[in-house]
Amino acid sequence: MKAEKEIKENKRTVDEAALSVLEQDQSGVETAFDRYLRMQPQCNFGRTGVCCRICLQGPCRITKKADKGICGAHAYTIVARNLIRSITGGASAHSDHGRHLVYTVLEMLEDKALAYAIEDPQKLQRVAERLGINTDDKDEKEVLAEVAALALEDFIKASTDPCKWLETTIVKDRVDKFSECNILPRGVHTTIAETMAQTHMGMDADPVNLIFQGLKMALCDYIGMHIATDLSDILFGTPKPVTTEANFGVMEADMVNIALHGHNPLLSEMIVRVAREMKDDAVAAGARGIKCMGICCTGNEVLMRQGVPVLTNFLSQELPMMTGALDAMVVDVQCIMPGVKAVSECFHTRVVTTMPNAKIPGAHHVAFSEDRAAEKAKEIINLAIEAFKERKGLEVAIPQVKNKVTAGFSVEALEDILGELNPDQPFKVITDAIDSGQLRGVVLFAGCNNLRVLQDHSHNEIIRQLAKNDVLMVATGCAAGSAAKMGLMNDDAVELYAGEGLKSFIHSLNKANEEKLESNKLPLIFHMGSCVDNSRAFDLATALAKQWEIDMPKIPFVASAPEAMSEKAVAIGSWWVAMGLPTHVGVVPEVTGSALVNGIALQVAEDVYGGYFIWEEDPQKAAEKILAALDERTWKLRIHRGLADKYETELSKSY
Ligand code: NFS
Ligand code: SF4
Repeated sequence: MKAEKEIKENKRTVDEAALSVLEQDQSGVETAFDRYLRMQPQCNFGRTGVCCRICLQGPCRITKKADKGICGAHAYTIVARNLIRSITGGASAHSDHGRHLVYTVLEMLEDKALAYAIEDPQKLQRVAERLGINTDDKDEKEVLAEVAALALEDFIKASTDPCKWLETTIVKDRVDKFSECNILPRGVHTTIAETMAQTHMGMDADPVNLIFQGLKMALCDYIGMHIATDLSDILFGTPKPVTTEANFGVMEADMVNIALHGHNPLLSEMIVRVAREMKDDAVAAGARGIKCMGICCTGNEVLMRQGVPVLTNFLSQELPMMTGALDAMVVDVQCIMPGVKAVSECFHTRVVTTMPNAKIPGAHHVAFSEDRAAEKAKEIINLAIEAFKERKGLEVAIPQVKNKVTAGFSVEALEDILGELNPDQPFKVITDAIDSGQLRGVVLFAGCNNLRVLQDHSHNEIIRQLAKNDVLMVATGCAAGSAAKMGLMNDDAVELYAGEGLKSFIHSLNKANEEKLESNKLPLIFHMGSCVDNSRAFDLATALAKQWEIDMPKIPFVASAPEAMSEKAVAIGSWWVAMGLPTHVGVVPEVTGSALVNGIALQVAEDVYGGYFIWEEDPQKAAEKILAALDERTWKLRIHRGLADKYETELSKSY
């Protein structure tokens, strides 16, 4: 009974809309918020990473009585192995997404996936040039074919040359560093196979060797996501500033409400496009029209490019159905709680799965295929219209909570905006502001929600603290979703929360871009897209490093994942560190069972790569630690620059 009471009092979110649905629900519907409480207490062996199930003699758990596994594996081996398998899971997910796009491009080039086209030829040109492809006298399709061929090679190739999407997107010093440490991957798929083999029972027991392989795997995560971002931009356009709204209030009772949930824009872009064409069908069914809205990263994709409103982020994905107003939830891959199906059974919502590798028993399944994309999108939207007919006229309870969001900040869009102040060296606008002390540095907010902490609370707190302290902020994934829902991703938030330095910085950009931005005035925190678009955030970091002419470990750019949850987040954090940047994580990952492995993450990583992890669950302390990490770097940068000027030498490379 006590558990029941706790569940009723369950308030594990600070999102007003989510909270009101949880509080008003009388239906007894079970959500992740309830299941989390029922799951307590959770196993401490798992939580600290010392449980091994790699062979059938297991599970082996490290205790005082048994300080090694049956095979003799130490805690450090078990923890390191589990960690790097988790990185492999994340890298596999991102590269699966990237490869799906490559295959679609190949089909398109064979005139099969007819609904897709080259939407952004300039991006194609930029990517091709970066890859060293000679584009003279070639038509767009020929160039794209060469880009796709190189992308496929990055997955598996015969040569030992570095992967193109790594070598051509990062600073040379980093390539040299990875080469020195022998972690330049030979190919994404090759590395996945290598890592699974290396972590098989009776293979590598050396934690340092294992962790280095884990970092190599993490670099593959970066490659997979960068390919995904580039190809998505080519097919669907590079994002530009766009303004819309976020949170449950974006649902409208008299519209056919469709949530797009998952990750890959191949499906969601098509649904948004076809929904626009099918307005009359919705009107014939008695609705005012069709409203598409996003959950998780596919939501970020269509927000960035099409201005589709944000419905919610990861943790509250089940709740929109409980308003009675959601007609369909269309999902593709990743971060889809199987629980959505059970919730939908209590309402009229159609949950539609679409991909061969992400089905849910009992859900509607419409097998999506690229060569019949528009037709499939129509079939799915018809399911939503049917559902609308069932609930037409019935009462719905949509919390009237929504906030204005300005998103769409690709690196290209930022470059364009900064270019109004300095056309020759756009990124110098940021480096100058940091050098002069107007800004204290740059922070990327990334990652998920995680029930181990209060939903959106840490995001909210840390963002406000950093804003007050003049930190330029960008965001991706569900962290961006959080900022959007909470009203932190718009121009009003600049006036409310930014310190004087940040405020004047944003004002001067607004002023210089008055005509270009129109009503899209710059927000407090810049949305750079989905989780695969952490590639964009890193491209920004690289652009700053190039502007300063220094290697990554010297730039004041920190990442923060206050509510990391998925294996993908583990992979991203790991490459961010390998790239030389500090990374705050607000939920301690499963590594504390080995002081050695934990020490590598917190300390040794810095000695070798210049980046390191900061574990801190308390948002106030996290903000202080992030600021300290930025200050250390800006301080060093100023000292080094001063010395270089004084003695007329080059800027010191060491960190
Ligand atoms: Ni990223 Fe985006 Fe969200 Fe986390 Fe999941 S949707 S890919 S993994 S939960 S941020
Ligand atoms: Fe136990 Fe070793 Fe098997 Fe792991 S690999 S389950 S530690 S015997």
